[in-house]
Amino acid sequence: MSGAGAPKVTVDGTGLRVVVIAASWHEQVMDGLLAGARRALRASGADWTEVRVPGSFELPVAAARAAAGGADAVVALGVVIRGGTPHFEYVCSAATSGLTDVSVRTGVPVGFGVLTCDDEAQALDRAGLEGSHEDKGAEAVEAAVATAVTLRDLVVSPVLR
Ligand code: DLZ
Repeated sequence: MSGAGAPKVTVDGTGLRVVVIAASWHEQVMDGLLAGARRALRASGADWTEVRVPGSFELPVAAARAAAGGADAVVALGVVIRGGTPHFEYVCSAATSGLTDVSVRTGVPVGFGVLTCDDEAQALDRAGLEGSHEDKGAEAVEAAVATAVTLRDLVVSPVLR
């Protein structure tokens, strides 16, 4: 998937409570994703807390707890790098479907900042580090905060009632 065509999202998240959940595998890439997420959160004006989990497989259960605990938005950060076994597909699929399920079931937007890459070089290029071409931690925050604001302001048309 190419990063071309990504929108420039700027949104005022003042008053929102965001929970950032970060996996712990691949430390250098995770440091970049977290730094990008913090930059975007500061720029949005939202309040946030950070929680660590061991791997990306554990992101959905922590996201579910954050959503149930009153978060206005959740941001999930992780890095999964393809190895020689089908484990990659299982962890990616569990994280993706689990986070989607949390978001749709609870109505709390979940920013998807989970990199699924063939190798570490691809991940570093998306980690928002010096020399990276993309900043997926920041993008995940911007998407989650923008969606939380949209949902907060969403008025159902009387025609649809
Ligand atoms: C086991 C595993 C492997 C092989 N690779 C990664 C990875 O690249 N990124 C990641 O976030 N987690 C990985 N894990 C750990 C699983 O996500 C999970 O933490 C363990 O299977 C324990 O439930």
